[in-house]
Amino acid sequence: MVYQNLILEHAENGTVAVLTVNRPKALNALNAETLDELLQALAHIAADSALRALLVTGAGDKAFIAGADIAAMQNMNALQAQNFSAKGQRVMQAIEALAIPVIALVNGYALGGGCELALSCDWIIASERAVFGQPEVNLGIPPGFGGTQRLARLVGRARALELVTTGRQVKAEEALRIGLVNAVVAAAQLTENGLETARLIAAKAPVAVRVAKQAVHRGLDMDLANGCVLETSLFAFAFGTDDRKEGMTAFLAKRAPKFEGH
Ligand code: DAK
Repeated sequence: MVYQNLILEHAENGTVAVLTVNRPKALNALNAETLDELLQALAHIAADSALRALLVTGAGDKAFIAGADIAAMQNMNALQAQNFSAKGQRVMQAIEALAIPVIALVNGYALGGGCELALSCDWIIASERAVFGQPEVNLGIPPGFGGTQRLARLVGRARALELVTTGRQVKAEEALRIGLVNAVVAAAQLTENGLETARLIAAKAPVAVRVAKQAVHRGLDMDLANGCVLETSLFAFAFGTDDRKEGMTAFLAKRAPKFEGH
């Protein structure tokens, strides 16, 4: 598949995909074509049973994604705006719905829709040059790709409210302090750090990884008691896999496990 605005590569013997938004001249801003391509690429990724982790990043050394494409939005009529919004929401949901862990590697500006896309990933690793923000209020709109919801769930109500009402930019160190990102690394180390994390995940039992992700995501929408019931069922499901037997047998035999994904 050839994309105009994306690069989809595979690493680690096809177990890790690296999806790069590639419009560096517009700081990787999301126009309708890029959103369409993201939907296609994400469908392709979802159907690839060999994949164990996805890394999402932006091309160039300046931006992850500087937001929705303001030039493209400027002259949209209401119907086009609605289509654009629906596409953007579908992209964020498609990322969140992937069974495998998804890590955003934020290498520069992650603003507006770019910050929202990073928030749809399971966690974020930032380079020391990363800058986050929801500056939509400067343009006369609130965040529209789930930013008010996912940011508040990640950093808490008061911090999210401050950021979405002031449009203030947050640099990497502050992002780490408020829990917006899991780690900050040197810019030159970002890809390798992401790949190293993906390698760690790819070496684990695939079904256990998938159900652990599902339990965290679904459980956060439930009260604790129901979340624990869900965890029990997913635990039982994973307990029935050959990989569970292999993991425990390998531990007792003092050798490395060889997981097959079933
Ligand atoms: N869209 C289009 N082009 C952009 C862009 C963007 N978001 N951000 C940057 N660019 C373009 C610039 O226009 C410039 O193009 P040329 O002039 O070279 O042709 C090029 O990228 C380089 O940018 P700058 O020259 O501005 O670079 P600087 O280093 O001076 O500044 C910056 C970098 C990131 C601080 C600045 O570019 C900036 O403030 N960019 C805008 C950031 C922003 O406001 N992002 C939020 C966009 S609004 C919706 C749902 C969701 C959304 C919309 C609707 N519905 C529910 C309907 C989402 C909205 C957003 O994300």
